Amino acid sequence: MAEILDGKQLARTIRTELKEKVAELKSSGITPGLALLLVGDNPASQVYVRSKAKACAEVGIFSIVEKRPAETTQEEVLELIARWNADPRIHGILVQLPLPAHIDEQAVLLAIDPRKDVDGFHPENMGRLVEGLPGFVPCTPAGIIEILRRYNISTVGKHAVVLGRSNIVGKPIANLLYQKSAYANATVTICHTATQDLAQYTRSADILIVAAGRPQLITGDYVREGVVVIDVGINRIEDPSAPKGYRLVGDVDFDSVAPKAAAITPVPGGVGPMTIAMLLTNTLRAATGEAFSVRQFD
Ligand code: L34
Repeated sequence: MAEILDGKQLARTIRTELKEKVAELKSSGITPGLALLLVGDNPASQVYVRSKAKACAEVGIFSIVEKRPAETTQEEVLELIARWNADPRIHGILVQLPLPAHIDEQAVLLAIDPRKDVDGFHPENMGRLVEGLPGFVPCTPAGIIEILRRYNISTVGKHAVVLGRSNIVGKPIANLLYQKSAYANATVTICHTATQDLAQYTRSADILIVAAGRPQLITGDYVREGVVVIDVGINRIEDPSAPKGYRLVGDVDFDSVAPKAAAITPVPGGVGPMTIAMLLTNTLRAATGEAFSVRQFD
């Protein structure tokens, strides 16, 4: 049976470490500040933004949460961002995605000052990541690298297969994994919805990163013995017997994959909590100014 990669516990450890570093920075006169914007009433987004603000409070990061109705105009969103870009108390800016359909997501992300872009979604930070320059690494991919690093799972020379090509997970994790660094240096294959014979690729993976957004897509048949599986999927499945009326499942069918895997992240309690821990890490990096001078994984 696989080793469980406990993201919830690891995130707790990271918050404890951050608490000390934040206190140190505060004693030098800088309080890290994060501004969060939530537009609309997506129930999952509400949960995530609440968790992010709570995590900030726990480690001593100052945070502002602005909630706006779904009808908010793009102009209003851009005005808020412009205000935060100019506010010296705010080191990090996060616009929770998805945005309502009438708002141009790319225009919003482009408006965020790259030096405050703790999500790492601005093209400048994406470009820095691809070129191997210091910058902000998106939180979910950073959380995945941190899990592998802290569990001493080397990716050097291994075959990493990434399922999914989104801007927030697939593209950045694939680009991190091939970088020449002790915490990457893998051979990377990216699979997506047009991939033919998906199982041929997933079965040759040493490390399998699944960010497909399809509940329980990957079953035991898709993997080989000894694979390390990172399940990025968070899907709400209706379940009348569950207290909230739904339960969370990943993109991986845990019950059939875990017996074959060497290690696997659970859902919940895997990548999700690490995403938030890395947001805190990025906010601290923004406040110290090291984000653009020190590479995150070296
Ligand atoms: N701008 N938008 C922006 N930045 C992000 O980094 C995100 N993401 C994704 C959605 N939109 C975003 C998140 O924050 C996904 N995501 C996220 C954050 C936290 C958790 C899951 C996804 C999380 O805490 N998951 C818990 C379960 C939470 C629950 O009960 O629903 C877990 O244990 O997996």
